[in-house]
Parts: sequence; structure tokens; C-alpha cells
Amino acid sequence: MPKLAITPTLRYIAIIMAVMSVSCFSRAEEQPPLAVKPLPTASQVAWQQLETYAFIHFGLNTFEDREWGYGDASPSLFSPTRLDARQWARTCKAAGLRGIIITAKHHDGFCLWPTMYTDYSVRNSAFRDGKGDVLGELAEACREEGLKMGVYLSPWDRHQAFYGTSFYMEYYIHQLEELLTHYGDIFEVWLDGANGGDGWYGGAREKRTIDRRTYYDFERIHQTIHRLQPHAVIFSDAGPGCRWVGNENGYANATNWSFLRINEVYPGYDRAEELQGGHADGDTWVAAECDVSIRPGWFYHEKEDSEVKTVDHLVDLYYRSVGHNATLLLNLPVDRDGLIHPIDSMRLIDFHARIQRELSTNLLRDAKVEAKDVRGPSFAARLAADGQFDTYWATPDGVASSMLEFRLKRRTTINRLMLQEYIPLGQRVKRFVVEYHDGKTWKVVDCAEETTTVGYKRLLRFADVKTNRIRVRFEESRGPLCISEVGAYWAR
Ligand code: FUL
Repeated sequence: MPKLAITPTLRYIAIIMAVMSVSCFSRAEEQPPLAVKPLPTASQVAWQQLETYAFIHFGLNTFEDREWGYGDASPSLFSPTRLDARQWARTCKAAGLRGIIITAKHHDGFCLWPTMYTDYSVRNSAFRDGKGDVLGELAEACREEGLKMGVYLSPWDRHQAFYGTSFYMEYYIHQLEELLTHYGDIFEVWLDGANGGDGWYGGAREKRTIDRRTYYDFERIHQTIHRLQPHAVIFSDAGPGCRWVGNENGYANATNWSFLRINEVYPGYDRAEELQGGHADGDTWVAAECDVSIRPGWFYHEKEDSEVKTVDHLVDLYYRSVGHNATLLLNLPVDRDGLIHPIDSMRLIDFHARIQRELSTNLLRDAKVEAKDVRGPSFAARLAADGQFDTYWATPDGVASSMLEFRLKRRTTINRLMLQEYIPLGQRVKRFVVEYHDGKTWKVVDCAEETTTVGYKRLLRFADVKTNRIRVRFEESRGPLCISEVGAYWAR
């Protein structure tokens, strides 16, 4: 028999067959579990990892001492004399906030950047003799401090005469294009849901009602954003990037799904309370963002100097936003000088220091970790406490309830627990129980709220327990478990 010559083609076929046999016949325990839809995009995951970022409401309203300008105030009123975007950025950085979303245009229509499309802007104000650009200064400051920047461009505009006509859409898109091309990377575009009503409208001074489902060409708005800033996450009541949490108090429900039945929700959604927990059977990934102001109002009012939220209040909101599988968008009203008020910055810094202190040392990092079920060596139990989001403990196919136990070297006091799912493969956990061993038996930790969903992050607060064994029984899940991280802490 003639010997078979090993030609380059044959070698290539042999390599392909070898690769195929590894991937086709490799065992399930070496492969990650199949994703369970709906899934987030990579940008949505990166967005949620920001966890906390700032909102800045600033504009003519600040100088009118109003929350909703009518659209008739003279632009010359806008006159911050000490404006310093670096002070904003440094304050946010020191408070652990990872980005700043600014009201480029609020409902009164006044623009904080020298737009080409209206004279109702900083161009006709006293600020920097009409040569200033608040967005430009903020973009520079964010770059310097390594913060992300986002923009709020109110769809409702109480100034423009053509608000309510189809021409307004052209105006809006052109302004959006300016914002998305002049200021570097934009991480989030904020489309608020307040829509139509009375206003100045070029002197008409009337009430204009629009159909909030059809008036704005949202498809065109989304396409424009995706085209110019492909990684930006779009906020509205209905997403598509992230959703309003249904209240302006800064919290999400303990049970919080990152899903919506997307065809039911629209900007200005009238069943807002549903947004606090999402739709368990939703078909689209739209995680929640909790927007709240550090003061009662969104804009600065001197009379609210004594009403800045306390550190205790802010800490509570952190646990009920970031700790309830959402992000925290914390508003800082810039004052008439153009600065974040010292009371607000002190409160912010103290808030951050307290969170850092409460959650600084993960007491499970050197614990022995055991799981009832393990998918395979690449998904070992210890990966749930290795400090890496991208490695995770997973259970075999078909195993949707299991248990993870941590044995500590010594009896330790614990009063906080943190859980994270590996969300690139979907949000899965539906119900779990936390237990500790008191030396004789297992006891349930009373978390004072329902222990249901986990998602990107779940934080639980409870009274001190002293133990050297703590476990989480995952009772129900939408597929095999994929647990990225678990942390236990002692907050004093
Ligand atoms: C709402 C607005 O009406 C408020 O003025 C504020 O900007 C808040 C964040 O969004 O829709």
C-alpha cells in the first residue's frame, strides 16, 4: 500500500478535526452554562458596574429659583461667576461617583452649550461674556478626573415656538448630534418622561398636549445615539438601555428583575410602580436606575441648604439601589456661584467613607468554600469568593437549586452579605435563604426583606451574627446557578 503523503491540506484537515472533536465532545462541565435570555449587552454590563454616578441639574432655573422654568426667562439671568467644573468632578471622584450626567437642556429649553440651533443658550448669557460652554468645561474636567460623562436633553421644550410640530423633531435631533459629537465619549443619554403642558412656546403662552407615545420619533433618536455613541446607554421609562425605577426617591424593590415586557412600556408609563421591580417574565434586558436628589429639589434653592439628606439616609438609599440590583444616580444641584455647595460635598464624602468602611473587608476571602453541586473545575465554588467578577461558581445543567457554604477560620461577627450573579449569562436567581451555624444548628439570618432576586448585586443588612459557618441556599433559579461573588462584612 502506498504511504499517505502528509500534504499541507491533509495537515490542515487533521487540525480542524482535532479542534472539532475537542469542542463537540468536550464535556458539559467544561463549558459555561447556556445563557438564559434576556441578556444584557456588554455596554449594559459595563454601565451597571459603574454602580453610582452623579446627576447635575443646573441652568436658568438655578437663577430663577424654580424647578420647572416656563421658558420665558431671559438668558442673561444665567450668570455663575465662579463656575468650576473641576470642583464638581473632584467632588464626585472623592465620593466614589464614576460619572456625571448633566442637564444640557431642561424643560425650559435653555441650553448650557453654545448650540447652533437656538439663541436660547449660554451664548446670550453673562457667563464668560457669552463665550462659555458648560458642557465643554465639564467634558474636560471629567477627562482629567477619569469620570464618564452623560447628557440630559429634555424632549419637552417650553421655550420653542415650534414645540408640538413635526419640525421640533429636526431641532431635537440636530441638538443631539451636537452633544454626541463635540464632547468625547458619552456613557448615558437621559430622556426624561415629563411631556407637554403649559409653556411660553415663543410667546404663545398656552398649553400644548402631545401624544407621548407617538410625538417623539424615538426610533430616530435611538438610531442617532447608536450611530454616534455606540456604547451609550439610553435611559427612559422604557429604556432601551436602562429604565427609570418608577420613583424619584432613590430605591428599587428588593425583588428586582432587570427585564421588561418591552412592548408594554413607553415613556411616561402610567403603571410606574411596576418599574420598581421590573417584569419577572420580561423579554428585554432593561436594568433599573434610581435617580434621587441629595436635596428635596433637583435644582439649587438656598432655602434647602438645611434639607440636604443625612449620611444615614444616603447610606440607606445605597443599599436599596445598588444593593437591589440597580444603579444610583445621585443629583447634586450646582448653586448660583456655579459650584457644588459645601454642605452637599461634605455629606457626599461622608456617605462614601461610610460605605467604604461598612463594605471594605470581605471576611470570606480566606474562607473555605464548598458547594453542593459544581459544574466542573473551571466553575469551582472558591471562584465565588476570589474577588473577580468574571469568574464564577456554576452548577451542572439541570441543577437550579443548590447550596454554597463558607467556613471561616474563626468565629467572626457578620452583619452584611453581598451576592452577585454573572449577569452576562442572564439573571437567574429567584429565591434564596441565608443561614449561619451557631455552634449547634443552622439558623436563618433575618434579612428584614425578601430574599428573592440577586442580579448584578444584592446587599443584605442584618443584626450581628457570630459564626464560623455561613451558607446560602439557592432555592429557585431560571437555570443553572452562576454566582460571581459573595462577600460578608462587619459594619460597625
Ligand atoms: C423629571 C423632571 O421633570 C424633573 O425636573 C427632573 O429633571 C427629573 C430628574 O426628571 O422628569
